[in-house]
Amino acid sequence: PQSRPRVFVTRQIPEKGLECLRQVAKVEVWPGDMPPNRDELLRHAEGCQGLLTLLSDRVDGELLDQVGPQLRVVCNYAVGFNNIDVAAAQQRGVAVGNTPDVLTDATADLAVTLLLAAARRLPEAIDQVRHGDWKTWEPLGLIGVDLTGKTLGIIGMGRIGLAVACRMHAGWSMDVLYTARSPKPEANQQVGGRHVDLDTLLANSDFISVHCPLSDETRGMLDAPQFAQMRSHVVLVNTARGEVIDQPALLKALTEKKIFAAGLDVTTPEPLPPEHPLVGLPQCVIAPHIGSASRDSREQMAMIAANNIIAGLNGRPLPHAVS
Ligand code: 8YV
Repeated sequence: PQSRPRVFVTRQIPEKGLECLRQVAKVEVWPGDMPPNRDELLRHAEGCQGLLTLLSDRVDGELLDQVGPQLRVVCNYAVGFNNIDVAAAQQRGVAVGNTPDVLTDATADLAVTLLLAAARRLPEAIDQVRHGDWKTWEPLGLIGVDLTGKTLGIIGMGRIGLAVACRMHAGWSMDVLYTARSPKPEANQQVGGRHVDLDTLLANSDFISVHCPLSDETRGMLDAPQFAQMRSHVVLVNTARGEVIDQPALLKALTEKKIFAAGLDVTTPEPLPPEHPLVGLPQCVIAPHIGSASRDSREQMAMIAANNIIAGLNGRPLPHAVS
């Protein structure tokens, strides 16, 4: 009988996905709490037919060559795939998949959570209670910004951007401006969203939420000149990729009170060291990249990844191939 194909999974993922993979393949899961380093990744991936990766695993020509010509499919356990050189994979006949849709709601929920927490200064408020600094009811203490009827700017009106816009439009009657490569009729239909250029969005938004993929085009897209255009009460949220924002420029904008607050689920680098100046800023709420960290999302991501890998091993088109 034909031997089973080998699949290397670079981190423990929900068991359901692994069980599904084990039906058809010999599955090796990286056992460490920390991701494999480059050498470990190269060594363990060698000879496998399927590779299930995370964002922290760089999949490039060197890795693909080292793994070998028997490799059929790589699937990222994420919707984003900026860690994968898709062209290099395609040149070698390797299919590339991702896990979209099932994390849209969870990530949009987190973006809203960060927006609200930053707008209402929740981390500072919690710190006060924890540290015994809640002395009295303060008429002028911990004043945040209002949300209802304000303008939300969505940078990158894809699935997650639209889910955030829907939440803020339905719950807080926000007007929606957005950037995207082309106008999105569904954004206009569902939230009355207006497609504008970045400068118009920056100058007219009270809240700005980043949802574009990381690419050469979007890297450092929000830098000092862009912060200079923002309103001083702006709350900026990023659940996309840290590198879309020039972090020193963000730090300066926050420190000099050019903007009101920021809520970040993604940073440069990740993890962000605790001594990084952004971590100490009360008006900056930082989460450790947990956008998709809900039970259903993570389980469904595992199932989609497993089904992608199985399709790839069988030479079938992936149900969720990257576009
Ligand atoms: C992932 C993400 O969970 O999907 C993405 O693009 O950023 C997160 O949902 C994380 O990147 C783990 O790979």
